[in-house]
Amino acid sequence: MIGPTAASTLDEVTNDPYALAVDAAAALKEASGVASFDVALVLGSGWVPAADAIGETITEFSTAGLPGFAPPGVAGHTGRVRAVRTESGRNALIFLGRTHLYEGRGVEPVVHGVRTAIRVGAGTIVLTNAAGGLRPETQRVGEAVLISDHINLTGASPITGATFVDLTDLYTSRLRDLAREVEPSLAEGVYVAFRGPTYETPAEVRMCRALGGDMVGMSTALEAIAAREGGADVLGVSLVTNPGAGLVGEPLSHEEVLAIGRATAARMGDLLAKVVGKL
Ligand code: 8IG
Repeated sequence: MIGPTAASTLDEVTNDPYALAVDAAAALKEASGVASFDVALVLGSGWVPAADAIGETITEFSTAGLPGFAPPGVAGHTGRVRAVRTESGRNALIFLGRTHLYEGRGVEPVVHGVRTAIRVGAGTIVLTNAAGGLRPETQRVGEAVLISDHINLTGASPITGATFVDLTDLYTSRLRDLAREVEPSLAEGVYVAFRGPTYETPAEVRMCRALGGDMVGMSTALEAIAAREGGADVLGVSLVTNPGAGLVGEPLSHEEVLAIGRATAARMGDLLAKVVGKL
């Protein structure tokens, strides 16, 4: 039987899904010595080597000591967070890795970084990922593509209850325009999000192409939704590291993804630094 104490604890949790982010935000301010951030970046697979270009490190530490953060579960995702001062004088919070839905810890840990970032002041969230390319006719491996929209096939949402959040301009068009001012050659595409951890079957890849998808991956969509729910603007960028399964060539390995990240780090770091400089 659930007693009155247990029930009231459960009520507290379900009534305020952000309580943990408020706690984490307080701990993060304390640990970083930075009272407020302007922007947060989530660096996905292949993007971590780009971090150094974004600005001068103020502090870097493990998220393990912060309330609500899951330990890292994937190579290339460090479980560390860095407070940075950019050349343009902005305070940037950089997550050097993320939690994925396929790790099986549920949706909350997936969006906890974004919710925490918003509660330390970040009004802009930059979400990066490595992704499969669904348009090998026009996409090159190692190319960055701006996310214009997504199709969420994870079957999950970070929002519970009758909160009908509008996602019309989820990946803020103003931020995409700004990214193209920095790098006019950037293409845009629709990101299809799966739960993973398998890559798609060739039939699923054909389905994604038929649905209007341009990239496919296992992250970003839920974080973008949580960011928008929290009132932040979102910029999403995919690093295309492989053609989707069955389109051409061989199946990919995670090690290759990380290698492509290392090979493109200077270019991607330069892109992120310039975009953040224009915010
Ligand atoms: I890197 O082809 C990377 N991540 N779902 N499919 C999915 N995720 C990916 C892929 C891919 N490549």
